[in-house]
Amino acid sequence: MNTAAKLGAYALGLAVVFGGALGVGRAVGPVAEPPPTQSHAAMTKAQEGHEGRKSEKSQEHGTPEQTSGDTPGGLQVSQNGYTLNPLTPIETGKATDFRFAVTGPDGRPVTEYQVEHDKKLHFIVVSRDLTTFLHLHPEMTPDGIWSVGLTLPAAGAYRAFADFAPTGGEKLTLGADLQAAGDYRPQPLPEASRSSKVGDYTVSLDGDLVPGRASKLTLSVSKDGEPVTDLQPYLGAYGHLVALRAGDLAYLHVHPEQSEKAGPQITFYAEVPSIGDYRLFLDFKHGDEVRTADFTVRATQGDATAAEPSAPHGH
Ligand SMILES: [Cu+2]
Repeated sequence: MNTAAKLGAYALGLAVVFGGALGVGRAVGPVAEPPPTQSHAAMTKAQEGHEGRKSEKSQEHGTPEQTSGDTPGGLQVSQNGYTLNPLTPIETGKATDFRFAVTGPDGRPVTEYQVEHDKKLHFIVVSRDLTTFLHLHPEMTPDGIWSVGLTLPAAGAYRAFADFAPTGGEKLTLGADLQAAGDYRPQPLPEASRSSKVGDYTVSLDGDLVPGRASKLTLSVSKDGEPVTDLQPYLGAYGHLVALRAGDLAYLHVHPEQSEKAGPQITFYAEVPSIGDYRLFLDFKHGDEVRTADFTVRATQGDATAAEPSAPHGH
């Protein structure tokens, strides 16, 4: 993007922030303070003059480790002084240039991020019924406004997660609700299954989720019944796994095991905080295309009964 385009994008971002009809300006707070006609330099200068606006949040920020504790990620829109601010309304079923900002303890958009899994920020959108899953990689303007093409396919409640680590800070997953207007037909949680079909591919899952410890999960990819041994690297590994708890969409930490082998097996360690049902979404790349396999897994206390079919969920 050239400078003019960047400035244009920035102005557009501010225009969105200032769109009173959107009703987001107040939620965004300091992002919206400078008038949209000011240059970036002027904006920065203006904000520097506003020391009084720094909230108590920034004074408490010295010990971020204390506040994340054992609470799973993704349940809060604001944590450790960092806040996820959606800036664009959603139109159901329509492609949207969705914009958001992550503001830091000083109230300004965060612009410096650590690269994790090849990206500065991972943006995950799931429907509240856990049937739709999108894993996106937005682009950031120098001013810290993120944008990404987003289509919410059907009416309903969605949760958007920003998974990132600000430079000099700890890793965070913030979650915000997105609403797509219309006639909402929630789907029941898919039955527990150890196998997922996606196109010509079948992915099978071995391993159990055991609360309170790192659970080893091995996913095996086959195509037309043959093991796939030439998986392509995706986000610095041969697969990327997201795990969400049914009921509250807690977003869990999952670490890939570094492997030199391009399949058919991909191994992860997942830490689940409690018993219950979880949805796992595995992104893998083969034939230059990223596909997503999904599973429902029940975490039980301490033994291997998670492989049994799950009981009906009462709907
Ligand atoms: Cu990502």
